[in-house]
Amino acid sequence: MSNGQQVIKYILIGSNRVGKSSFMQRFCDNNFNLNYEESKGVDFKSKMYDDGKYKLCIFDTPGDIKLRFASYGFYKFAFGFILIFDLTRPQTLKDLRDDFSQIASQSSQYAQLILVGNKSDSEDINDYREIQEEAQKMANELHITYYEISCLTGQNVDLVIEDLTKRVLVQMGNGHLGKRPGDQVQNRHKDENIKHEGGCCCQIF
Ligand SMILES: Nc1nc2c(ncn2[C@@H]2O[C@H](COP(=O)(O)OP(=O)(O)O)[C@@H](O)[C@H]2O)c(=O)[nH]1
Ligand SMILES: [Mg+2]
Repeated sequence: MSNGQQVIKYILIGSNRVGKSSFMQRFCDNNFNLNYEESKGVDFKSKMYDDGKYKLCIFDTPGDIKLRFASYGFYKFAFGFILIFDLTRPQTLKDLRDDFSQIASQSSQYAQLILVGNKSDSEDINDYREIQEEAQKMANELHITYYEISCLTGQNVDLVIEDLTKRVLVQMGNGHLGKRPGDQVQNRHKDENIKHEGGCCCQIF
């Protein structure tokens, strides 16, 4: 039951083992599990925000490319996308490029995106300076914000949601998101040069 509060839906996107399920668990339950369990379908957890005024629903999606289709139907209802990669696996950052185009065709032009490098706690993190620079470059190019987080320690996890939600609330205030279920998809491609307040990357899709 939503008890009348506005529901805000976020979708976690990223390859296998980058930490999507861990992000959901850390943010919603303040918990962390070192054991890996592959997500086969779409799952979600929620948490109240702003003294219960909003209910944030975080949707976890499968990383396996063959199972991704299960989550595409949810994209049009999303107010925001959290794009996660593993700071110690450069390929997982590259993989996110394909996800951008999928988001572009399936989501609202006003949905907000954020880029997140996970596992900043890793002992050999200094060996991965290049991927950190690459991620910042990609975020600049896409006009989105980039954060480095650790679901293990909890570092910056709340900050990611805080930043994303601030941007989403701006769009909601402008009447662009959260009007009616399904209203979000107003053809992202109608105006390809549209500039997004709050830093969405959609104009380059
Ligand atoms: N060291 C470290 N390990 C993490 C972190 N986040 C997730 N993991 C581990 O990485 C593996 C994959 O995480 P999971 O959340 O299941 O990834 P998903 O496939 O994207 O859902 C699990 O063994 C987690 O315990 C983190 O911030 N630091
Ligand atoms: Mg998972």
